[in-house]
Amino acid sequence: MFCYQCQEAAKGTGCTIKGVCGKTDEVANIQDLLIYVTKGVSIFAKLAREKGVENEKVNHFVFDALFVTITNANFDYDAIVAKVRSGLKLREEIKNQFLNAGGVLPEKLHGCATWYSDSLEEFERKAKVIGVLSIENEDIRSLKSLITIGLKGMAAYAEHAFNLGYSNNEIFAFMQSALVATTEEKSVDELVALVLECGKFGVDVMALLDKANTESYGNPEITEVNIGVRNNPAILISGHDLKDLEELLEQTKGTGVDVYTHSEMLPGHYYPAFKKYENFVGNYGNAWWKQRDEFETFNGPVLFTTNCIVPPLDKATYTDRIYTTGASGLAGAKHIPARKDGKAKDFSEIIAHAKRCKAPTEIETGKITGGFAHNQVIALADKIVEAVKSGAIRKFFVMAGCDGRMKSREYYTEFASKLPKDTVILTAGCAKYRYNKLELGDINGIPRVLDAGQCNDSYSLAVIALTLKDVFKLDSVNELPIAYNIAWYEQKAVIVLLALLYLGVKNIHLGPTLPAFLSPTVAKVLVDNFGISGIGTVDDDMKLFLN
Ligand code: FSO
Ligand code: SF4
Repeated sequence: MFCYQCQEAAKGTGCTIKGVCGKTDEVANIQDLLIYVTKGVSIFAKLAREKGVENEKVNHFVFDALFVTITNANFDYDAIVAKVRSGLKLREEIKNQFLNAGGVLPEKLHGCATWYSDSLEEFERKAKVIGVLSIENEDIRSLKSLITIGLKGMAAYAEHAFNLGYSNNEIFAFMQSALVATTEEKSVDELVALVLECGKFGVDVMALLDKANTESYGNPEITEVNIGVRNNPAILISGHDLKDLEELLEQTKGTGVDVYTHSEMLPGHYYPAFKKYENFVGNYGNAWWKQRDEFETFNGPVLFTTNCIVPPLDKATYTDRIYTTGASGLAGAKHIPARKDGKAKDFSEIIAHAKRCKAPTEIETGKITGGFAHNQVIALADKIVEAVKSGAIRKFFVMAGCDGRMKSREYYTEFASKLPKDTVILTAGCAKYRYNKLELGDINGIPRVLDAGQCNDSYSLAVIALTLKDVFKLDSVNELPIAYNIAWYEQKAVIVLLALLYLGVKNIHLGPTLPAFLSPTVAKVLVDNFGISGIGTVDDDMKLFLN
């Protein structure tokens, strides 16, 4: 195996024996094969589209396959093998549709469009020779990886929007043609242009998901979320999928089973539509990487709707309480099947399981406040503008992104606590857990940590910045008193980053380390054109940001 798609890539270069995330060599290789086959499907999908053929099954397969290979989403070898097989079948289907529409096959087709096998042995052999390292030139490999990784993030957001009935064929067409481009000979300049185009579609997909979420569940509003527990059996829901949350709440209503959110599902509490559920009790615990402790004490079943899963240790007592659904998977865990014929997913088994369990053990008490997505912040715009004009707010710090287990991430807690009292943190994503329980106070009633929601709600932060730019009549977002100190972990953060670059945001600091998949040349392109940099010490960075 060779994988360098996330911030925890071994030795800062890549995982080669086993993933730091827990991904085995076999799972890593079969994921590579799934991406390879998905590229083959995309080649025919692109050709077919040129003949006017749009195949919904193909669109769905492509974003789902990309999502499945995101860090910490799916560790289930058999499930991924099954996806490889269905991809090969679908490739044949879309190829025939292309031919039936009068298409003529190109003389030369990439191997991913022609390779076929039915045997697991051949799957495993092939998987070993088509991975990232099969591209020899370091810069081309870096750029093609950056594109594929950005597409994975885009795919995750496309899938959440799709689950709510929102989709956009232009986004699907871009995803597929960008995958095709990674199979073709391209120059560095062409690939850099494609990276930026990825950012444009990153903005589009996050706008689509924002529309899907807010039209389905209302605009997030200021909300105090309980972090303590009640004395009922309960289910813990993790990941990012709001449709799953809705169906779980609907099915647990009146059953005596409570529902708590974990990690990135916390912002579910901010939506008006979910406030009516009396059994939607609060948020339990912290960011994803603390799950090995927090799932033990939760005592009830845990439902993963997406990443981030940490495979349980042998000695864990909660292994049989894990359920997965959607793109997530874990060998041995029960997988709740997809919706069929317009019917909701069936969560009855997990609800019955919860009834056999003890109530959660209390690990914290109190409340945290969030719900500062664009609509809510813009409603407070007058107050914010006044605070900026009067000097009560000197600067905003966008500290969105991800959390992770590396010790170096203590930087973000220290940074947040050392920020002067006339500054405000704008956050989204699980990065917030590094400072959302610190007592940072408020400025004239405006909390010093404004949480917009999940990582995809970083879109809200961009909308807020663009609105403030107009209010202050500035030419560019970079003239605003906003600094960007972003933490990344996995591929969704990469598409958020590319989206910000597309929107013209400069001088983003990215930590705790820069991506292993950036070659020195590609890193230099990002530094020279966008002023991207890493992080230093808290004190040095503080001086830099405040001057
Ligand atoms: Fe975090 Fe995981 Fe949301 Fe990511 S829970 S790390 S960028 O999946 O998607 O922020
Ligand atoms: Fe390593 Fe990250 Fe890849 Fe997992 S996803 S194998 S931790 S680089």
